[in-house]
Amino acid sequence: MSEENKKHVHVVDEELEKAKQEIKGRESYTAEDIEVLEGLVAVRERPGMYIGTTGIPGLHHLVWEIVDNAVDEALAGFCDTITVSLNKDGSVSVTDNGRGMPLGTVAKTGKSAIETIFTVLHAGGKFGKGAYQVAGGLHGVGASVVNALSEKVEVNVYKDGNEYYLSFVDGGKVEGQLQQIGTTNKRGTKVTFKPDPKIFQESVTFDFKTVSNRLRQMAYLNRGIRIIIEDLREEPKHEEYHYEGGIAEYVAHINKTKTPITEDVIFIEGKGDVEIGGNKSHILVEVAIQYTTEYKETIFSFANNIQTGDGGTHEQGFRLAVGRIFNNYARDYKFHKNEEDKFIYEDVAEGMTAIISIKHPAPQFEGQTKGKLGNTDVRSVVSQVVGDKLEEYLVENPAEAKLILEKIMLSSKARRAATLAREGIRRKDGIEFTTLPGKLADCSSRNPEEAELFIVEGNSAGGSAKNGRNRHTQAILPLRGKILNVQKAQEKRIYENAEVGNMIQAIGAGIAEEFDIAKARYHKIIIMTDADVDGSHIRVLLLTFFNRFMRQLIQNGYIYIAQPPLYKVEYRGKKYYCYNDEQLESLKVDLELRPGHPVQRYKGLGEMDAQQLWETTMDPEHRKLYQVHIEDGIAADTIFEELMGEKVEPRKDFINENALFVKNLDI
Ligand code: 2B7
Repeated sequence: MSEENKKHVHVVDEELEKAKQEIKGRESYTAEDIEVLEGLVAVRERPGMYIGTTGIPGLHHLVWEIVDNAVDEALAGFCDTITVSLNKDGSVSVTDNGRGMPLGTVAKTGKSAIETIFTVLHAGGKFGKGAYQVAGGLHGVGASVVNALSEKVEVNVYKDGNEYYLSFVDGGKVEGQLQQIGTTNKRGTKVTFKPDPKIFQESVTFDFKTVSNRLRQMAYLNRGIRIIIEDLREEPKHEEYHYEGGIAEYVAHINKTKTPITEDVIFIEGKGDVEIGGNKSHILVEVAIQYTTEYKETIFSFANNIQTGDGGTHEQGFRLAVGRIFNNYARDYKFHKNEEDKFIYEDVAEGMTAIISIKHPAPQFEGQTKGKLGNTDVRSVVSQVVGDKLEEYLVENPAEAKLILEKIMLSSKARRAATLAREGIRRKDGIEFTTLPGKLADCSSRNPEEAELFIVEGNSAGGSAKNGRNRHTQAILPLRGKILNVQKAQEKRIYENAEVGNMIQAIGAGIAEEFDIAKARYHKIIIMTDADVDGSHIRVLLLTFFNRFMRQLIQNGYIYIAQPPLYKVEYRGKKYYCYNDEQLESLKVDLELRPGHPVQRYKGLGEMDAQQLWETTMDPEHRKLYQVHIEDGIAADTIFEELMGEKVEPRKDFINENALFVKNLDI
């Protein structure tokens, strides 16, 4: 018996199963049939339990589930190409060139393996998945969940020279039997599904960029796999992702907008043993590191191809190891003169871009958003692997080691200076940051949940905002001119910047590692700038500041952007405000305005008096706010970098409207 078959003996032994079936007779399957149906009905009743939402993210989740199965087949070593097609009819096809799903009958269900995979909720585990399920939350129930939420699913299997076919309709009802429909010289599986609009009421239209970005990430995280995406709808598109260098290429990609200090990306790979329920298995570890001239740390971590935005044990193990190894190296190679010179982790972190990717047979995702890896066995495995291999790299590459160590030494010095500067501010202002800045017109409420801070561009608009506001809940902090570009600046200089200092004091929750969201004095911090290039520059500077030093404010949805109107139209004694060109055009139509009817275009907030500013931009009853989100850590990082980083070239493509950070919020 070949290795390949042996693994699946417990699942599909066709002869044996046939015999058992005949003995058992038909009745015993009706009960199981019901169970099966119930399973899929449960998914349709509570789709959120399985895919999170029935909005756009949930819709795309269907694609990830099917792609995950194909990636598993690739990780098992049987497939190297995966193609995803967004079809004209609104369906999606995923094709792999693996072994093809099994064709036999499953004992427990009495059905073909394919039907079982697509109709039994917990079929995943029984099919001898590859060692590492990539399906984060669903653990291999993906195919059946996709079926339950689709109006049509078609499965083609190419195996042993033949093509086989089975289809389902209306949330998983099988149509006919698995049958051979032709011959082929291909190998693999094709799954085509059309999401059910009764479930996905918001939209059933897949977004090319969303799918394409995730597939690119999958290709980076699983080196060697070729992933192709083709959009066959209105505007045909085609991308191919294939990275022999895997996450090392990913780091190089992230650092394109930065200035690396070594040419090398350090790539580390290793494994550790684990025992799960008495079975021996492995944790696979991959890490890629490259230092740049930046001041911040950029770490992205993944467990089983799922981004762990809140870190976890793999990040802990990584940090332990790099701190330890660089200190040892600095001691052994005489970079340190005495004990006080020792680096703390922050020194080692400055300017480091790293990706940590682990694969675990039973990953535990913890926390509210399941973004944190919890497996304790991972910490020591990552620490061991990274420690050994990083030490080896430094010893074998002394020139690179020297460049990196010099950078770390500099960070360490700057950190000591920053600590002194920070203590200086504290002494000056009394204890911690408790005094409020003089420029702040605070609100009277001390309840952060209702309190709002408007950060307003310019003193004159600040004046109107002060006069127009609701004094109970709305505080105003005017900003004079531009704030420091914090992406480029050294930490020490940031603390010395007056505008930044005012914001830190007004918000009252500290900064960086000492930031404590529970102390935030406002739960809405609203950036109010002019609708021109300067305004959007200030907005990006502020977002950059919050992203680097008070990221939790963004993560908790506390940061908003005010939307002042662009136009005012007066007609028959009434005032109408328009926030964009479309609104203006449709207003002209609605009011049947004559051509040439006067339209006031606001060039800045300063042109509005207090009453107008309140009515149009500040009054919670009528205003429109945009809530700021970081949709995708890596994309956001790259964009901040493009806008604010050291390189001038990317900044030329200045993005005026910050589309990626900002999601419409109707309040
Ligand atoms: C847990 C289930 C889903 N499966 C197999 C074998 C190959 C295989 C699959 C797949 C998505 C779209 C194209 C194993 C695993 C079932 O058991 S799923 N390939 N590809 C896939 O779903 N692609 C398999 C052992 C021997 N022969 C085949």
